[in-house]
Amino acid sequence: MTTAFIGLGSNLQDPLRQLRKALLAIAQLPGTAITAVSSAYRSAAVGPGVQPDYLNAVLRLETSLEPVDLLGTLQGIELAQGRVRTVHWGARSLDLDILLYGDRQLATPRLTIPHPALAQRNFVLYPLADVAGLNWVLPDGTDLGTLIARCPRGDLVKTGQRLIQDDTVPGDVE
Ligand code: A4P
Ligand code: MG
Repeated sequence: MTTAFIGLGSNLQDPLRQLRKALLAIAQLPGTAITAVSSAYRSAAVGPGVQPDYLNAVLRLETSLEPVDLLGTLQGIELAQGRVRTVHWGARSLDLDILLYGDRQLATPRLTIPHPALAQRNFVLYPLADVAGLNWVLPDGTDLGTLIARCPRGDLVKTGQRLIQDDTVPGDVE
């Protein structure tokens, strides 16, 4: 089993419902258990044109799926939830990114791990810290606390909405 972190984002079609539905689908993946769920965070969209605000969160998993298989199943969940790929960085009902997969580093046309934009994005780093902790060390030796110190919180706000209604999975401690 490998510890992996998945970034969830949505800015269309009831984002909170999209994230909750995605969590339930990920919980059903073979060889995979969700071990922690971040808070939900709202922020203005980074990308072209005028778009609704995003809701983002991060899940911590233990999984025996290899990275490409994990990506394939996550893309299946995106499609099942009505994701239509049109504009790069355009609005979407659901975006699932593999942020980290153990200490694996990958750079293939289909998959880059760690996620290439991770270090620049407050809406990834802050929820990731909820479930990984500030002392988590990335494959290049940088710890999460260092990345967060370089990435201002900006307009990112914790919404207080919970992605899971029961307490079977540890969430962020407020
Ligand atoms: N791909 C490569 N590496 C990965 C990885 N680690 N995880 C490939 C997931 N996919 C990965 O992604 C395009 C291709 O990236 C995939 O087919 C996969 O093979 P996509 O999700 O189809 O395209 P995209 O989302 O338009 O592009 P990209 O670069 O993935 O966008 P991001 O980085 O996902 O950013 N603003 C706020 N506030 N919050 C957000 O969540 N998200 C985006 C999208 C823009 N602005 C945002 C947010
Ligand atoms: Mg993506």
